[in-house]
Amino acid sequence: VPYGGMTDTWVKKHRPIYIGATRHPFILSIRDGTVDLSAFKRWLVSKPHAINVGQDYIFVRAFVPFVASVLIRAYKKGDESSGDMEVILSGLGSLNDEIAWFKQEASKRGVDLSQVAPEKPTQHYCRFLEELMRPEVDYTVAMAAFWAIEAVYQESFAHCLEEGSKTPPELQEACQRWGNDGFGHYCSSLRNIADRQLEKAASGSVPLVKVSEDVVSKAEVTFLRVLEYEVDFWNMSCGTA
Ligand code: HMH
Repeated sequence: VPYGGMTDTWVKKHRPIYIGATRHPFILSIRDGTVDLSAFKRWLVSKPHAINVGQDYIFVRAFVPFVASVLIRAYKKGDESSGDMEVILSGLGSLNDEIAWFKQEASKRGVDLSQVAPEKPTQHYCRFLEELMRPEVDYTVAMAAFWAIEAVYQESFAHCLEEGSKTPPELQEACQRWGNDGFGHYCSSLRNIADRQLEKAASGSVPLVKVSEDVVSKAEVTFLRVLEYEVDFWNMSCGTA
């Protein structure tokens, strides 16, 4: 099905960067089954490598207030019939599940999450989220970031579950978290909201055309920054950072 929204234009225009984030060597090694399982287990269990199980937990904790700030913006827009709030609220629900899952994984493996310190890529990514929470950031820009952040995980892990993938059974549950169809549907909903907002801004239906153009280019730059942060995050996860 041809897509044709603004986000689709970006994905095509910045294809190599997009592929770099959604087909990272770490993801490809899971998919083709060559991921070093003993390294993966070490990564989960023992101290120096256990850091990583906590990095995504730290990220997700910072992601929650960001999503909450997007929810507030959706509410203030006052467009009840758009259904934006329901989509964003369901996102907060899945983050609630994610946090519970991280805690459960950590306790199963004897990792104390309160002792995990954020590494550089995590710190930078969390700081970026804080910048996006500032009141002067447009709903459209925040929504584009929100979509991109979720879409990278969804596309990456769905790739590990596609037919012909040799993802080791021990990693399938983790891949299912973000690669399942429900999460895919949720990402499409986020994408639709972002595209609708971008279209409104691009068509100048918002007063002050100059400001609107500014919003579209800011959103594109923000999309690219998300991809870069995601690549840094993957690099950290497979120890190539
Ligand atoms: C780094 N990006 C990162 N972590 C996540 N959990 C997601 C995206 C998706 O929720």
